[in-house]
Amino acid sequence: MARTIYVLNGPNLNLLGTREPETYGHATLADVEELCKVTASQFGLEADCRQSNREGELVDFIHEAHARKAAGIVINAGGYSHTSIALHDALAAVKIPAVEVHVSNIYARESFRHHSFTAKAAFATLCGFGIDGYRLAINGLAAKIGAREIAAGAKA
Ligand code: CA2
Repeated sequence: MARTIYVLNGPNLNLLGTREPETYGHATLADVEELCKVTASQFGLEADCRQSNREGELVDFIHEAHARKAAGIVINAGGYSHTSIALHDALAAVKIPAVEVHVSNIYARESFRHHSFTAKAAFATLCGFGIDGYRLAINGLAAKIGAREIAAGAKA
């Protein structure tokens, strides 16, 4: 069974923990990536974490996930969630089970954040849980792909 999941973060998420803590909290992108790696390891999975401020590079990451036969994708495409048909099309094309995450509750914010193109290509969406949404997304993704939690001490 494929064991790698891609965790993709889009534009400005490299700023996590440095600005707007009232909206995005105090945790940094490094904290998010560590949380994802630890959570993935609990299911015998490896989280390959990428961030880009460029739409095309995010498309390339999705293609790479397909080429490397990744088991799943967790994606927070940031502002591109609300604008990018290209990211929607890439996710739809590769048919890798994907979960969309947003740190903030996009439905409690401006109306232009209420629609997500990437959500339409994901099997689930989480928002408003802060960075814990990434942990919850990996738990849900693991269940979807049949990766079982492994006992402490037995992790790779
Ligand atoms: O809530 C989320 O995770 C978002 O995807 C974050 C995006 C926003 O455009 C989406 O509507 C919701 C923006 C990411 C900006 O990240 C920053 C983090 C810290 C400081 C400033 C921006």
